[in-house]
Amino acid sequence: MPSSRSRVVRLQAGRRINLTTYFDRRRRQVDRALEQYLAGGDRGNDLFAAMRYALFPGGKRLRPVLAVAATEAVGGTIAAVLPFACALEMIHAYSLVHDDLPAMDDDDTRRGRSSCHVKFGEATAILAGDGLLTDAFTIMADAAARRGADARCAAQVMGEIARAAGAHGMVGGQVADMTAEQHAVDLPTVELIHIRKTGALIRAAVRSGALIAGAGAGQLRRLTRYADCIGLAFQVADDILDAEGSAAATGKRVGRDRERQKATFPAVIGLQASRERARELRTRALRELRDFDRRADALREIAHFIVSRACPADVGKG
Ligand code: GRG
Repeated sequence: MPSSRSRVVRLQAGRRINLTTYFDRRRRQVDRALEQYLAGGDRGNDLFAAMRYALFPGGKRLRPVLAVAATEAVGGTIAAVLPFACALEMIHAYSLVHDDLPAMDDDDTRRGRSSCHVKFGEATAILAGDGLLTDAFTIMADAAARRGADARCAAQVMGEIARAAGAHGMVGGQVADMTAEQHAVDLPTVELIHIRKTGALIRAAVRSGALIAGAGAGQLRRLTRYADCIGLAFQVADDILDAEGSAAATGKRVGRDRERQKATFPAVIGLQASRERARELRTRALRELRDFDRRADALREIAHFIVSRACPADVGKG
């Protein structure tokens, strides 16, 4: 979660709050909506327990908060974007459950506790991931059906999210990542893997928020470039935290990337150059927001937050 800092986010009503407060409020809104979407599952059934376990108490909720912040940046309402924000988090949660499976990264810890398959068994974890992914699309389709004249925009957003999650996005990136294990890879290859594996869903989150709020073509282009920069910066930061051994920040057993000889930024360009790359990406992300007013402050702060996790000494710079 973002740490308490003096920098402020200006909400639509003009009130100023810091990023931690902003994140907490938006997280609570997302959590309440997720609770509603998951209500009604068979409580006596492990499937729903495993789906809930994957979603609650949850991690940073970065993707849904990004979708909401992008909507706010172009003057949209939170209520309209919430179903899509929740769907993004459910897809993210599914990806983590499947990523932790023995057939993939074989991680027994996630968010500081047992991974879903350790707690519920492999078959239930696989099905819980399937359930989260599929139900995410039910939520978006229902929201689209309720949007009347705006249904076309909702369908476009659903398509964006599907493409970002699928074989041309996150799933394809995961395959490329697994294929690259134990092979020497160059920087463009590492970037390409991460743009798909991690960046695609982050890009979809920002674009979804912007599209639902009716962003103009120029705004959408700038927000897309912002998203691409922070998506890559997020992965660079995650690689640095794993390499440096910050279990508190990642909630996972650290050093796993090195053990598995993963294609990471520190492995290819070293820690110092990775930090420089993260800072440079933050600068580029902030430049893309130049023409936005104070309603884009949350997006600005999220760019700072992502990089400062791995470069704590330069909090507030950039
Ligand atoms: C299994 C289809 C499939 C895809 C998996 C996203 C992914 C692809 C794997 C996750 C592996 C990983 C640890 C990637 C590093 C960056 C990342 C996505 C970290 C986890 O996301 P956070 O930090 O997690 O937003 P929280 O816990 O905060 O929700």
